[in-house]
Amino acid sequence: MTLVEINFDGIIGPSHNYAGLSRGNLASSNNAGAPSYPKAAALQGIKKMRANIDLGLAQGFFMPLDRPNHDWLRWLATDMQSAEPHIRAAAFSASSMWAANAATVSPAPDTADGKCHLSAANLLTMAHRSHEWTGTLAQLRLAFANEKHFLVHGPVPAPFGDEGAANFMRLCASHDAAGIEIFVYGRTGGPYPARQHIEASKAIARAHRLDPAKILFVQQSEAAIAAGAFHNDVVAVANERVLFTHEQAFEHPDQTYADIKRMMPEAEIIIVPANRVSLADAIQSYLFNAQLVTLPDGGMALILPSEAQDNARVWGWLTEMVEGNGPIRNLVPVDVRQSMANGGGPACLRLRVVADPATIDQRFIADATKLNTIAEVVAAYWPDTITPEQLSDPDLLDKVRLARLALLEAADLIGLA
Ligand code: SUG
Repeated sequence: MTLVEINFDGIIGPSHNYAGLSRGNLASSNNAGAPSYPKAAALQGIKKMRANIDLGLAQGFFMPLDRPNHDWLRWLATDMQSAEPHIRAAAFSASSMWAANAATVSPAPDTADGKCHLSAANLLTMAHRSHEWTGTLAQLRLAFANEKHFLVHGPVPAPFGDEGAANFMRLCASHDAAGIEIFVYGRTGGPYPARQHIEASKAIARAHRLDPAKILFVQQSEAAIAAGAFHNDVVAVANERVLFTHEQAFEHPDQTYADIKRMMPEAEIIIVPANRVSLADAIQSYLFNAQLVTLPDGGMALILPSEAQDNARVWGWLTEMVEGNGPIRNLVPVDVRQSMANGGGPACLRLRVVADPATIDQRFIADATKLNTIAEVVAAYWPDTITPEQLSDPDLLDKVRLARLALLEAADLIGLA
């Protein structure tokens, strides 16, 4: 059995639009009402997956969810034609593209029963995300149906908000070795809501049968949430023994670093100082919402949004870092601007699962041929553009439904319809 890190990207759905639904997510608020480009968005995501395969990384994908979510609308005693605009937009959101928020994943080496545990996130702080978990759970149960290797859990109950892997980090000597798992929760965030509740994190740690001596519960800094870092993965990212973090990511940074070093002396903590990169620059450029990956030659690369390259202070700091003698040696900018305009960078678009790819339903594993097929379906069926006024247009709803069905057919996943 070879355990490797597989990145499962959420394919950007045909209903991708900018409705300004996520309070505290500055990009979402700033772009509210702008026209979106679903076809271009999905093709950007596919290009990122292709590039990662070319780097030698294992890649998977998840299908977009059925939107609008008619079940949810029925539960609210309404439908797309008569719903108020904010409910209509919430039902129609393509937010499941940000697969980092789909679940929390504890790989087999970390758990008492030697299985990889996955818990679907409830995402209940935001209305448009709170109804994702049913579709997500169905998909996780299919992709990770092999009960010898995986245990898929439902979401933790209300009122404890859980944002999945966006507020979770794992440090380990190598992906296939036992590691420490770090759960990052929020208490307050100035004008903005904290989305991850500590009780949700604790429940997941118990359900995943983690060793209490190898887990940490760390408070996200109030300043970071107030500055627009609504998820920890906007200010910190970990891979193997490396933690790459902004100086102001955690409420109690010194204690956090000391705890990590005590539990894992070989951990390397790279701290980006606020006097070089402010929280505002970090959030505008999303340099931490990078995929920090180990390449086949053993070196690490940061796959980051091209916005990071456009910011001179950020790019200056990153360039100095890779020229130094540290573990991160490569910077790989990628264009995911359509997703970025809703506050989702390269790391938001993927869920990391450490597992043997052979134990996963192969329909969810990507290769160049499958990505070509997916790109053809997207090119043929995805709307070119959507403006918020169109959300009640029956023609658009039909187009979006048929587009997803065409993709499910092409991926042999029509059972998810
Ligand atoms: O939950 N944006 C997402 C972005 C999620 C980013 N994920 C991670 N950081 N892991 C969110 O705020 C915007 C949708 C809208 O406004 O239409 C949105 O939901």
